[in-house]
Amino acid sequence: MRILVLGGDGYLGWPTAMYLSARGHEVHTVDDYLRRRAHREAGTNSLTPIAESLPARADAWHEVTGYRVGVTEGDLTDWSVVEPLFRDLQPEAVIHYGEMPSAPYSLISREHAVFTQYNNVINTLNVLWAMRDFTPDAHLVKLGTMGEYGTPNIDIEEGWIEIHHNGRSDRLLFPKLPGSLYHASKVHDSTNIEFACRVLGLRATDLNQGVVYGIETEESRLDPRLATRFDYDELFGTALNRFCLQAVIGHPLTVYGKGGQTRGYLNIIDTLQCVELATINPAAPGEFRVFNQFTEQFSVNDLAETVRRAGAEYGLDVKVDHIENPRVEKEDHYYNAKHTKLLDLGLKPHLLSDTLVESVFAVIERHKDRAIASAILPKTKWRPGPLVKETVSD
Ligand code: USQ
Repeated sequence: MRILVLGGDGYLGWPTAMYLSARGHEVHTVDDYLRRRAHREAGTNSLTPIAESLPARADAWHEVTGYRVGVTEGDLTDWSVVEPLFRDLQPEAVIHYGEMPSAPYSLISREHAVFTQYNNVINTLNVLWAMRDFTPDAHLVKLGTMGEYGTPNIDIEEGWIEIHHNGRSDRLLFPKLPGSLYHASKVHDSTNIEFACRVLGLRATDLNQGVVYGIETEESRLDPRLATRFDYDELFGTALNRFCLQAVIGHPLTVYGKGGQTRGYLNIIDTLQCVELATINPAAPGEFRVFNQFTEQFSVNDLAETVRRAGAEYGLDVKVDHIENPRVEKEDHYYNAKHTKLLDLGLKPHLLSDTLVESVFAVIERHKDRAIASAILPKTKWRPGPLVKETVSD
C-alpha cells in the first residue's frame, strides 16, 4: 500500500514508518521538526540520541534494511507543501500524527495555545481538502486522543453513543470534555473529519489513543541511528516514561495531586499494531469510524506502584512524591472506556508488566548521563496563581 505518514519524525511517527516499510508498504514521511524546535526552545532534549534529521534516519534505514522511506521536510499548515504530496504521490492511506501533542505546551501562554490549535486544526483541514481534491478514495487514519472524552461519570463508548431523549433516539458523537487546549484541538479535528466523511464522502478512522509508554520497537533496535525519541520533560514526557526515567536517576516519582487520575495506556509496540490494523482494514467510503486505542486502564498511583515494585526488583530505591497538581483535573473519578474494536480486528496486546518496566530501565540506564534533571518538575499550571483545588462530585 502507498502510505503517507504525517509527523514521521516523532516518537510514534518514526517507528510507524519503519514498521510499515518493513512490512512491504511504500512509505513516505512528512515532518517540519516542530517537536525538535519546541525542545530547543525549552532547553530540553530526547533522552535517546536520535539521528539529526528525517533524511538521515531514512538513509540509515536503507543502509540497515535495504528498504527506502521517502521524506518531505515541510509544514502541513502550508498548502504548497500539502498539495503536491497528495497530487503527486497519490497515497492510498494517510496516517496522521503530524500535530503538536502536548497538553502542558498548549497551556504555557496565549501564543502556545493559539499555535497548538492553529497548527493542529489547519493542518488537518489541509489534509481533508487535499484528500477531497486529489485522493477521494484514500483512507485517513487520524491519531486522536482518549483525552477528547475527558473523565465523564458514565462509560465511554467508542466514538458514538445511542441517545434516547424525549421519546426519540439517535446515534450521535459521544460528548467531549477535553482536559486541555491540546486535547480540545483534537476534538475540533474530530468534528471536521466527521463532517468530511458525512458531507464530502471521505473515509476516516479516528484513533482515540491513550497514553503511550515504551522506548524500543523491533525496528528501532536494529541500529542506534534508528532509535526513536524518548521524552521525559514536563511538556512532552508521558506519565509512565517519566516515572521510569525518574526511578533510574534517583528522582522521586512526580505523582500530581492524589494520583487517582485514571487513563487508558498502551505499549508503543501496540500503537504500531493498532495503526497497521486500522490501515489494512479501512473504513467504508463516507464512514467516520472511531476506535479507542489503549489496552489497559491505570491510575497514576497504579503506575507509581508498578515502577516502585519493578525498581525494587532491579535494585533501585524508588521514592514516590505527591506534588501539587499543576493541572485542573479530577483526581478521584469514575473511568470505564470501551476498547473492543481493535481487539475485534486482531490486536494482540502487550500488557504492562514489571519485566517490561525493567527493560525500559535498562535502556534509560545506557543514556542516563543525558538526562536534564531540571526539566522534570512541572512549571506549567493550568490556572494562574495559587492552585485552586477541584471539588470532585461523584
Ligand atoms: N501525571 C502525573 N505526573 C507526571 C505526569 C503526568 O501525575 O509526572 C498525570 C497527569 O496529571 C495526568 C496523567 O498523569 O492525569 C496522564 O498525563 P500524561 O502527561 O502522561 O498524558 P496527557 O497529558 O493526557 O497526554 C498524553 C500525550 C498526548 C495524548 C494523551 C492521551 O502527551 O499526546 O493525547 O496522553 S490521553 O491521556 O488518553 O488523553
